Amino acid sequence: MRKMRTQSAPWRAAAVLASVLLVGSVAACGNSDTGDGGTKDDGKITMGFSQVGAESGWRTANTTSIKDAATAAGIELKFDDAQQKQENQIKAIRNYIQQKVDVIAFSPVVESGWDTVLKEAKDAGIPVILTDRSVDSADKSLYKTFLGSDFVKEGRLAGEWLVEQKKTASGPVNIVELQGTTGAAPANDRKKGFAEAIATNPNLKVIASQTGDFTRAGGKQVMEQFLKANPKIDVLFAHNDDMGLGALEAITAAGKVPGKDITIITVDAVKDGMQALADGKFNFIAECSPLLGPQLMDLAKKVHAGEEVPVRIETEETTFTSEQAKEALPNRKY
Ligand code: GYE
Repeated sequence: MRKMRTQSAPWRAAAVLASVLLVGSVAACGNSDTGDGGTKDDGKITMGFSQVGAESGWRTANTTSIKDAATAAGIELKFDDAQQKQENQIKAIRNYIQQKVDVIAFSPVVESGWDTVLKEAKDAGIPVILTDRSVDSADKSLYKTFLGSDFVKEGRLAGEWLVEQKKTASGPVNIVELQGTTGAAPANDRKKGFAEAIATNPNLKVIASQTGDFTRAGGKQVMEQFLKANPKIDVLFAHNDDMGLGALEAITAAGKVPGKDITIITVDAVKDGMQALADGKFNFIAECSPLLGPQLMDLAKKVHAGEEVPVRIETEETTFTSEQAKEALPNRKY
């Protein structure tokens, strides 16, 4: 697993404050033998986990990490794949509440619309851990902690690299953007970070931006439309590797050379993306680590024991150029 770090002082202060405020609800999280199908208090922690779906290589690696880590930690995992639908996630969370699991963890497909179901979990005394993606709930007491990446930073790193590459460009640089799932935190935040970074050079312009739903098929289809509608595309920024990989097919079919005629920047750094980068088809990747399982299980144990946890735990990440991808590929686990 990659090294993780906890957040800086303000986060820790917030964590302390939150834990003081929440001490009552943490104490209520242990289960007893309910006699109605609920979990027995046999010392074993049961976690209900609602996963976004299976839309990308990142997601597959994330699911494997969570399942493996649960087994290693001796945590009983109830797992549900929501197929990228919020309604399925809400249903799964309600099921977990009914089953009286010890901890609920989930990766919210979109940011908004979670207050009601999170309140239901809180009222049932079941602690919730957000992993990978966050929610926009104003009431931070609805969940214990959020473990995941800084998506704004990933977008910014992608944008800053491009600014550096194009600093001598004398004319307009036309950028197209493949966004992740509409309303998802990584789509909103990567777009924001990238836009902020490229704003420093007025030559850099996003001429088209649409969702490809984080999938290869979506990336291919939307890139085809971009290519038809825009005779001059200099750069593609895809919010994940999979959409970038789908776009490669569209670019090649249009008679252009990916990585040369069109500079391609993506996020994630899964194996297939890193291979494309090493092959010179992609030009730059901002890493997003999916290996959240071990730390999630650790947090579940702590939260279940009523221990204090930081309200935000950020994943540590890096970036890759083609040369760096060549070096890193042989040891890449996912
Ligand atoms: O970048 C993408 C996946 O939420 C960070 O979801 C995750 C994103 C990841 O589908 O590939």
